[in-house]
Amino acid sequence: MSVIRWILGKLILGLNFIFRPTQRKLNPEQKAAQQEAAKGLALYQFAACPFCVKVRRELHRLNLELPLRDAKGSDLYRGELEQGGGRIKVPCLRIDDNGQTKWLYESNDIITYLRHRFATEQ
Ligand SMILES: N[C@@H](CCC(=O)N[C@@H](CS)C(=O)NCC(=O)O)C(=O)O
Repeated sequence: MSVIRWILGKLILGLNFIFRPTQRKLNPEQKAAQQEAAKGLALYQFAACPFCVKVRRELHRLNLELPLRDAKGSDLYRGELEQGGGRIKVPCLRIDDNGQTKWLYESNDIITYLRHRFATEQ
């Protein structure tokens, strides 16, 4: 079973690499402003999880770089996710804002949030 999961994971990563979505173009000022606005966001994820790949594709499309925290390979990030968000489920977007932390689960909700915050800027 774990071999099949491993093969599927590699397949997902390979297809994702081949069929990368078009990245929107930002000039250096726009990019810097966007990155500044994205401070406080971090994506907890697994490398080969299809729902995480979906969110990472949206990040690529938006030309937005977020810290990616591997909740499978890192005990630290796994612990943060479990303690902060309440469960080990990925993807999960951590939103630190004004001293408050929110944990947003569900790939579709994360994508909607990111589009709402970043797709209309510039
Ligand atoms: N509906 C969720 C599905 C997420 C999901 O099933 N993630 C898996 C990894 S691919 C997971 O975290 N499984 C662990 C668990 O559910 O406890 C989404 O779209 O984000």
